[in-house]
Amino acid sequence: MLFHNLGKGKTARAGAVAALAVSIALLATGCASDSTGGGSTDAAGGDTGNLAVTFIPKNLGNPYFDTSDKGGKTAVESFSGTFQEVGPAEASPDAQVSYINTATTQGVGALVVAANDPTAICDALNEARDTGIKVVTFDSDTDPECRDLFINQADAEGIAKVQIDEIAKQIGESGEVAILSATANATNQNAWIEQMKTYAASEYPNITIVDTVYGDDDDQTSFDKTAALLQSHPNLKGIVSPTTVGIAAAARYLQTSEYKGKVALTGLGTPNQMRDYVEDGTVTSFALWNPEDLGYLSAMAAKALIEGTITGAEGDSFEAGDLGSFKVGADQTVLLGDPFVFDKSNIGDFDF
Ligand code: RAM
Repeated sequence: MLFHNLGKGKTARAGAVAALAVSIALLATGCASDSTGGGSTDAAGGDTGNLAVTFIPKNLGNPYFDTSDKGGKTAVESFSGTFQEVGPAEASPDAQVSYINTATTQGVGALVVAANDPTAICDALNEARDTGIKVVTFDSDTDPECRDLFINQADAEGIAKVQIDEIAKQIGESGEVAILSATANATNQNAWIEQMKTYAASEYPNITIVDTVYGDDDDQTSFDKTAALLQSHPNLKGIVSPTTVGIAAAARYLQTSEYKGKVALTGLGTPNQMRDYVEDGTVTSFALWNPEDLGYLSAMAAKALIEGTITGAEGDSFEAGDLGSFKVGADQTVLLGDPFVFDKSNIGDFDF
């Protein structure tokens, strides 16, 4: 399922599935007629025919979110909805609030949000939900009470394990390692870092995590923080950067520095941003999932919520077009799959 080809043939098939799903949803949920005449409403007052879906990434200009939102757009177009992507330039905790409020005023059917902070956008999201808008978080969650569903790229333990295993391999399972993260409040990175520390302590007793710094998912800040890390930890053997922005900036710094080949770097990156560094030996390996699939799945989940085929309860299942069928797990969470390791042998096979 991961790295599914989102190519030809999907639109027609997904369109037919969408039409069928609407009829089934109407039959199954016994939706009441909307007072405005056109559609119908669900128990929460949402318009089951309102397939306007707004994606709000952590920030704009991040190739990771360009790819995930492209997957979202493909899905929304496949079910003849209206796709919109809006968001802040900087990934600060409450920068998304004004975009959420605008979408609420516009009366969209669903918001699909990657949260910069677990609580800072909660009031705005709950105000949106009070008007009947469905809220799906993806990539980085809010507190569960602020959304209907979280689409998780992979579980936190697995994401932590793959990064620690890769750095351990590259530094001979011994020495000082630092973490270059995204923003200090990011729900996803913070969960992964906690797991990385626990896993490293139990599996690799000779590895010490000496520092965690934050590049704010900003290229220049991440570049500068890499330089500072190397200065302040002269014995550093490796850097783990669980952010696509951070790992690419750190690799660019290492590439032309005296540390190339001496300090290892791994983490989460996109193949297109990391290709040069893997090919010239600055980086041996890194991991990720397919962001396009993540966006696609999130949009399909939004559609299922809007149409009332699911409410987000554990055990609910829905069709996600070409990705197949998915089930809602504990904490209203849907899991995309497992992380995947990219290295010299396979990076040429990927283009995102
Ligand atoms: C950055 C963002 C995003 C994260 C990826 C791995 O693009 O921080 O939230 O999932 O890295």
